[in-house]
Amino acid sequence: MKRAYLGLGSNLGPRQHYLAQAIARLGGPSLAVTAQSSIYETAPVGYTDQGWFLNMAVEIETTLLPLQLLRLVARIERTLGRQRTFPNGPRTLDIDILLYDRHSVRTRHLVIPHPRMTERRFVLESLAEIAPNLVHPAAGKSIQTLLTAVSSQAIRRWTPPETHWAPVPLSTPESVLI
Ligand code: GSY
Repeated sequence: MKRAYLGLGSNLGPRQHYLAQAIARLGGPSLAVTAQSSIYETAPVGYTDQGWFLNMAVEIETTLLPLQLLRLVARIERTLGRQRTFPNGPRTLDIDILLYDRHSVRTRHLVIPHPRMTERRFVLESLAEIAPNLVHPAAGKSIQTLLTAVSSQAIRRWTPPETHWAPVPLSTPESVLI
């Protein structure tokens, strides 16, 4: 059984729905979600002329090997109707494998640790919430320490919009209820 960390993001359509659906689909015989961060609303990094993202991180325990895990997350992205507009542009759902145990993987389709995770506050902030003392195997620093170097990127904790309750007409006359 290996412990791994995933970063989830969405900035197109019903963003929270995509994150929730992704987490629901991550369970199974070969994989369990063991921790999940809050959701953060984050300014786009890279191509900046696009909407803010919802981002979060999850910890998983899995018997899948890295490339099997990549296939699984790609399948979840496809099942949820992944739309990508153009490179670094808006997307309905993105699932990045950030860390896989202390392993280093370098193939054409997969690089672990994720090569840009140490520069991205939207990754480090959510990861620090669930694994602050985890040491990045290549940087040799904890996630909490790495986070202090990227604090200028805009980010805020996201809370779901308030539900507005409308009075529901009673089918039973109120006098009967007393
Ligand atoms: O791989 C992540 C996709 N992505 C994001 C993201 O998830 N959040 C923010 N804030 N900016 C991003 N730029 C890219 S590309």
